Amino acid sequence: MIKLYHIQAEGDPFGGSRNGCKAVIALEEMGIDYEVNALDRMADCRPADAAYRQINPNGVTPTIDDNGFILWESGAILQYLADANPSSGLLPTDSKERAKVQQWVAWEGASFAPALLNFFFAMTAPEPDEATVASTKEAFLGTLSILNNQLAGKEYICGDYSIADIASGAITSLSFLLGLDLTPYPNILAWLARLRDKPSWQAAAAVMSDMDAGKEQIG
Ligand SMILES: N[C@@H](CCC(=O)N[C@@H](CS)C(=O)NCC(=O)O)C(=O)O
Repeated sequence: MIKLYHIQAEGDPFGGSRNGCKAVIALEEMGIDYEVNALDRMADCRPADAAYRQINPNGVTPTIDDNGFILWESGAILQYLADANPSSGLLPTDSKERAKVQQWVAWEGASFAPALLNFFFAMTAPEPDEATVASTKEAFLGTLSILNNQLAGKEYICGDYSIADIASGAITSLSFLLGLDLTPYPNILAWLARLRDKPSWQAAAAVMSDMDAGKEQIG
C-alpha cells in the first residue's frame, strides 16, 4: 500500500496542501490503495530539524512511500503513478503526446504555481506593497491566459484528460481565494467545472473548498 504524506485541509491554517491533493486525485483516479500520513504544516514541515525532513529534505508535501521507494515533487509523483498504472490513460505512450503532457506538468511546477505563489505572498504580506501586488498579479494573469488559450476548443489541456490537468487544476482554483475574477478565462472555468465533477477530485478536500469559493464563477 502506498503511504502519502499530505497536509490535509482540516486544521491547517492554509486549508491544506493543494500539491498533496494532486497525489490524492491521481491515486483515487487510478484506484490505488493508499493511506494518508497526515502532517501538521507548522510542527512537521517547517522546523529545520523536523523528523519528516529525513523523508523529504524540503519539508513540503506531497511525498509518497511505495513499499520503501520514497518520491517527492508532485509532478514526479504524478508521472510515476501514471507510468505504474498505464491503463489509467493519464500519461500517453506515444512519445510526442507523452512529451506534451510532460511539458505541461513541468510548466505547472516551474511557471504556473510559482507565479500564483508570488502573487499569493505579495497579497498576504503583513504590509502588502502595492507595486509588488500589481506586478505579481499581472504575471499570474499572463500564465492564466496561456492556460486559457491552450484549452480553447479542448476539454482538457492536451485534449484527453491527463496528469497535466491534475497538476494545473489542483492549483488554479486557489485563484478564487485570492479574489480573482476568472470570467475573462471562460475555457478555464469550463475546464474547472469538468474537473470538479469527477469523483476523484471530490476526494481532495482542499481543492474542493477552493472550487466552492469560486462556484459562482464556475457555475
Ligand atoms: N514543488 C513542490 C511544492 C510542494 C509544496 O510547496 N507543498 C506545500 C503545500 S502545497 C507545503 O508542503 N508547504 C509546507 C509549508 O508551508 O511549510 C511540489 O510540487 O511537490
